[in-house]
Formats: sequence, structure tokens, C-alpha cells
Amino acid sequence: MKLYSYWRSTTSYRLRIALNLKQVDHDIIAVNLLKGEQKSAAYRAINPMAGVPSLQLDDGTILTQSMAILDYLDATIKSAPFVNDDPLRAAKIRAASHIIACDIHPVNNLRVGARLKAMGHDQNELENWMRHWMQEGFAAFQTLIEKDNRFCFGDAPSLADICLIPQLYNAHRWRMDLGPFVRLLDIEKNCLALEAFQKAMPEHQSDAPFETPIKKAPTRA
Ligand SMILES: N[C@@H](CCC(=O)N[C@@H](CS)C(=O)NCC(=O)O)C(=O)O
Repeated sequence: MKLYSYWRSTTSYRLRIALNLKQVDHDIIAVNLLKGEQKSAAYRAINPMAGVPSLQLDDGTILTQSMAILDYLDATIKSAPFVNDDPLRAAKIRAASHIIACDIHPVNNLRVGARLKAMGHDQNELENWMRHWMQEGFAAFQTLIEKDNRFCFGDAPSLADICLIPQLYNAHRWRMDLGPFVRLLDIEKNCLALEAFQKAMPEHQSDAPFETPIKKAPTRA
């Protein structure tokens, strides 16, 4: 498979984690969002919404929309399930995941920030905007997940963790006060102790403008 990805894109980060959890061999094709490569005619032919990620399957089929691709991977590869077989539990996992995928990410996307700036807002206002939506979304997310398991739902990463960890990366990037979200930070520590998550981290991507060696997974006390 081929994953069209940008190192700092949180939706690409979701898929990098997922492909690692499912142990799918894949090549990464970097699309530089800062250079606007996603808007080129060649890339729009792959993804008409001009965003990453896109996933090309071995038979050449191209899939778009990270949540749809995650569903496809989960339906076709049974190991490391992303949602539970129980429909009620699956709905709860999806509800938490959609807070990030539908309520936080779209309003904080690069193109939304660019539009806000074009309307006269400065960088400081843009960062406050992004922190606002993360604050609201994380507060709701934290009430929907389980209280004391290693991950959002149970003892293995689910779709909710796959969505949460990239969004937390953005929260750190934009210097959000995560004091009220200790449960989320605890889950982040548990996820980033796993190789599938570590290998997916933005700073470990070949298109990142700097290189950091993959740290050894910390052992859990
Ligand atoms: N809903 C889409 C969103 C894809 C998306 O817009 N990704 C961002 C990066 S996280 C992007 O490519 N933005 C480009 C832009 O806004 O110009 C998905 O989940 O795949």
C-alpha cells in the first residue's frame, strides 16, 4: 500500500498509527502541505478534497477520508481491532473518536486557519481559536472515555486512541494548557510506549525537516 502523508498532519498520523497496529507494509509518499502540493492538479486527481491522507491499495484503488480508511482497514484486517464487536461499545468508541475527527479537526484545519488569516485575524487569534476548540472537545472527550484503563477504552488501543494521540500532538504544538486533561496525558504516555505509535510520530517521518532517533519505549511502572 502507499500512504500519501504529511509529517505534521494529524489525519495522516491517525493512518500511520493504524497501519502500524495492523502491521501493514506500506510506503509513504510525502505531500508537502506548506508548499501547497495538496492543491496540485495531480494530487487533486487522487484526493478531490485536496487533503492528506489518501491510501492507495495494492490493486491501485485509492481511498480517501481518514475515518473511512480506518473503517476499511478494520473491516479487512481482523488483528488489533479498532472498535468492539458489541455495537453499543462500538458506538461509544466512535462517539469519542468523532469528537476529534468531526468537531475539533475540521475547524482547526490548515485551510480554515488560512481563511481566518485572509479575513484579518493574526497568528495569536488563530492559536486562541485552535486552543478553544481543543479545550471544548477534549473536555467532552474526557467524559466519554473510560476512567481508569490503560487506553481510552480497555487494555488495547482503539479508534479513540488513534484519533486522540495526533490531536494531543497538535495541542502540545500550540502550547495548550493540558492541566485539566491528566487522564488524556496518561493515555498518551501509554500509547507512545508502543512501537506502532512511536514509529508514527511526526518527528520520526522521513519528510520531517529534522531527524530524531526513535526512543526506546519507556517501561510502565
Ligand atoms: N476529513 C479529512 C480531512 C483531511 C485533511 O484536510 N487533512 C489536512 C491535514 S491534517 C490537510 O490535508 N489539509 C490541507 C489544507 O487544509 O489545505 C480526513 O479525515 O481525511
